Amino acid sequence: MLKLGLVGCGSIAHTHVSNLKNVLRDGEVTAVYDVSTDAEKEIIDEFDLKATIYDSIHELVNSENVDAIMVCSRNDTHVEPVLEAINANKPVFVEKPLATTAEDCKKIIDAETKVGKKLVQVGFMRRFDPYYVELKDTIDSGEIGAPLMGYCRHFTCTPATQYFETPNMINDAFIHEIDIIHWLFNDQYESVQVQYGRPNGLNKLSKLKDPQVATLKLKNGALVNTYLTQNAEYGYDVMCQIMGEKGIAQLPDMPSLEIRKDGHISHSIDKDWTKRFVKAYQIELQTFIDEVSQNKTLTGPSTWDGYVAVVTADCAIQSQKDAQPVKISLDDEPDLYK
Ligand code: ISE
Repeated sequence: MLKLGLVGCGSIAHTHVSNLKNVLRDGEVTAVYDVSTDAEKEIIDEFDLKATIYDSIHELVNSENVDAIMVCSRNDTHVEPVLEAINANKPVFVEKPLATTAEDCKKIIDAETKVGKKLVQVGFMRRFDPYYVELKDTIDSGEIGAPLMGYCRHFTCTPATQYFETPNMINDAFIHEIDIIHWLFNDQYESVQVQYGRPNGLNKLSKLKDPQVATLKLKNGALVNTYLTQNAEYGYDVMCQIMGEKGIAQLPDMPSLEIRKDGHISHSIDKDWTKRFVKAYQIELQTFIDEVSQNKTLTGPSTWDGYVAVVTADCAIQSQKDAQPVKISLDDEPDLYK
């Protein structure tokens, strides 16, 4: 049984711990840390965890009671526990984003390359979603020919928080497409551009410009547009369509019962974003647990992928200011991640 130390006991931690308790095998939470004592107690009580509460991240990470770390704390607090884990030579699963600045990502790259072993998996769970995996396998098999263009939709009905502002459309939502598109296209980004559609009169958030269109250009010339809104009244809607030289491959609509009534054929669509990727969350954590337990090299999204996402998101946020394309420059990729 892999002993997991949990840093951060908020809502995404509840999702992961519920999976650990009810669905996954070979992993259990034995240690918790949160800045709020109430949050620590709440998660222990809710899931009846046999876990010790630690007073600091350092103590939790270095405890003999902990084999690997899960970081589910606020986005801007990831870097400390991830660096602590690397320094202790312990594997760490960290929720997305890896960090909030490129500088912090580079600190993590430096620490990990010094150890010379991949110790970090970033929580870009879409890479484990069975439909995205099928899309990737289809593109890689050559069935639709070389991928040329793409169209994605990332629509939510309610923003993650009431404080959602224009840049959050990128660093909270679009960051998933940033991660998934270079993975699907097997290429690197050249530039990113963000433009706005006609403002939605029903948008209640004064600091959010909505809707937005983000265009990713890859080095080989491929172009991918993503339509983004936090005001999709009708439901949570994630779509990805790739056009290749020979055909199109796209994610299916999520299955739901067909109703025929009053002259209509209809299917329902979930409004809650936490439901669409349930399987993906489970598979990503099970993969981490299995690879760590069996002493295998981690294969999930790496520190490098986390860095690419943060740099690209920063460039997209820069483009939000004047709607011009922004060129994306990355450091050289260390051999560890190739
Ligand atoms: C949320 O934080 C997520 O990670 C979801 O996957 C995403 O679809 C949603 O837009 C974000 O707010």
